[in-house]
Amino acid sequence: MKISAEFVTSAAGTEGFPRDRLGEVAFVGRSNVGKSSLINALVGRTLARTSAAPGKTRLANFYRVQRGAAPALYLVDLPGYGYARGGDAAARDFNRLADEYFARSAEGKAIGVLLLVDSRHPGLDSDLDAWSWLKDLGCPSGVIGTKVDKLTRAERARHTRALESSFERPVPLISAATGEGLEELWKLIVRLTKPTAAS
Ligand SMILES: Nc1nc2c(ncn2[C@@H]2O[C@H](COP(=O)(O)OP(=O)(O)O)[C@@H](O)[C@H]2O)c(=O)[nH]1
Ligand SMILES: [Mg+2]
Repeated sequence: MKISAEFVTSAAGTEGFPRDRLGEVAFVGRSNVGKSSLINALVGRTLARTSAAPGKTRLANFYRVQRGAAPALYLVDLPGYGYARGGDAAARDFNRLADEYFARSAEGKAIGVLLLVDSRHPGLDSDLDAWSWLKDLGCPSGVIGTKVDKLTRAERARHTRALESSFERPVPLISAATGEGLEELWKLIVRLTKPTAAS
């Protein structure tokens, strides 16, 4: 399927967010969980900067993507939330940016959110905290497990059960490295940006 994708802007807060009416899907997760790699894998080229060292970006990066005949949308790479949502300066920056970002949802902007969790580490407190915060936002939302290529067959089954019981919904496992699960993920992304999508 033909995909066009381009980097549009980096924003530190309200003044910097794009002002058009495109739907958006925000990628949320701990530093290093694989947000930027996943955006690159979804669009089939290197747009987002990835890093083995966690925690570099404090900006929201907007990528405009159009796939096949579907409407254009933004994939938004939010900063990693580190190991706690609250406390140090990086966490405060994240909280402010996230609050300003998601405030647009209450103002009628179609924003879906994908929580990325490392499929090797189901049920981390910081991920569960993030999930309860995201659910309260009321945006259409989904949870996915990253880096499934690193799991054994036995771990896949066991970690899937653990993730689904923690997050109380299906948690598809994906890999930016092998492409596993990306076709399904595109379907989820399209659902999350439909104005009437159920969360
Ligand atoms: N094996 C494997 N490594 C991955 C995958 N996705 C990301 N990584 C690695 O994990 C590290 C962090 O990835 P990055 O996308 O920068 O994470 P971000 O901080 O959440 O944006 C990098 O070293 C990536 O190469 C994956 O699906 N499989
Ligand atoms: Mg990143």
